[in-house]
Amino acid sequence: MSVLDPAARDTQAKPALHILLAAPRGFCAGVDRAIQIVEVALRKYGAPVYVRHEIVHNRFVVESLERKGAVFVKELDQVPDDRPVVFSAHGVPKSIPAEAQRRNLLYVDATCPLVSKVHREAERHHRDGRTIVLIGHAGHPEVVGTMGQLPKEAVLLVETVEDVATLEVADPDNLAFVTQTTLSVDDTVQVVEALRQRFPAIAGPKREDICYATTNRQAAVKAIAPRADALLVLGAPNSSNSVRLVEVARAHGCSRAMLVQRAAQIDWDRLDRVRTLGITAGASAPEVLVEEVLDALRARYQVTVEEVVTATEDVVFKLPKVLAE
Ligand code: 2E7
Ligand code: F3S
Repeated sequence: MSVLDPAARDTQAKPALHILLAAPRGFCAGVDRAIQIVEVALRKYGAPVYVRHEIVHNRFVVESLERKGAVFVKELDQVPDDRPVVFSAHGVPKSIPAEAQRRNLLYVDATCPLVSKVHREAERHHRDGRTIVLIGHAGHPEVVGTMGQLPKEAVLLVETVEDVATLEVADPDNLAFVTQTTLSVDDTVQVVEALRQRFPAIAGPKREDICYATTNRQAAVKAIAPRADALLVLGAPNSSNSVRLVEVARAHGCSRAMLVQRAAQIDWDRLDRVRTLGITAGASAPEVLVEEVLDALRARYQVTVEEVVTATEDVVFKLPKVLAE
């Protein structure tokens, strides 16, 4: 091959970059279902279909649905009486469907079935006379939704091991815990251990309520982080499960772990001298955004891709009956 060959010149100019692509990554079954619910509702009822809160925490997904006629609002009072409304995958307090019913709104609940399961567990413990300790992040919509399944005084929120130490409970023998589904598996083990130590009679799941998708994405990051000089997590800053992936990468030997929403956001200076780059995507980040990042990397580097598969997933959730087409 001549040195004037453009392909050869191109190869010489670009530094080599080995990519470790985590699998599983990206969309989970709950996100797939939630997005489908909005799409099917748009076909069935026509536009506009209102959606309370981002259906999942991803601007690209939200903007794609907006182009098809979805209108995203913060609160139910922004929904006109004569249009359908979808509740986001993160779940809603009981007061929201109650208000929708009072107004005779047509509503479709896109709460992930694994979140609904936690809601039912919390209700069951409450019926059995227990106070609920919810492990989760204050203010996150899933936490607001889970707390809103029960009267205010029935649920206590803890975020950390330190919170467990200062927790004030009326009856230590009548407690149960439930958790947010997108927490760090390792951090949550510590909090549950602290709870069980302080309140030996506490009821709860065998481990926690972290979902299969969160668990699998964190395990995949643990497998690639020690081998990676840097790691990109495709995801939004308000995406709990995505932010957890950055923390997991940092805790497992990759200090240069970064959250990016799109290829355009990549800070190329921070990839200086990186030879092995890990890539993953949060449960709300579509695969096209991973492709976009790979294309941007191929434009700058001579890229080789190694997919590191730590689990396979075949979970699919059915759509709600009201949307049967
Ligand atoms: C619903 C639930 O939209 P996300 O980024 O949400 P999180 O909770 O991680 O901020 O990801 C999908 C999703 C995850 N959990 C949706 Cl309860
Ligand atoms: Fe559900 Fe877990 Fe996805 S709770 S929405 S399957 S990240």
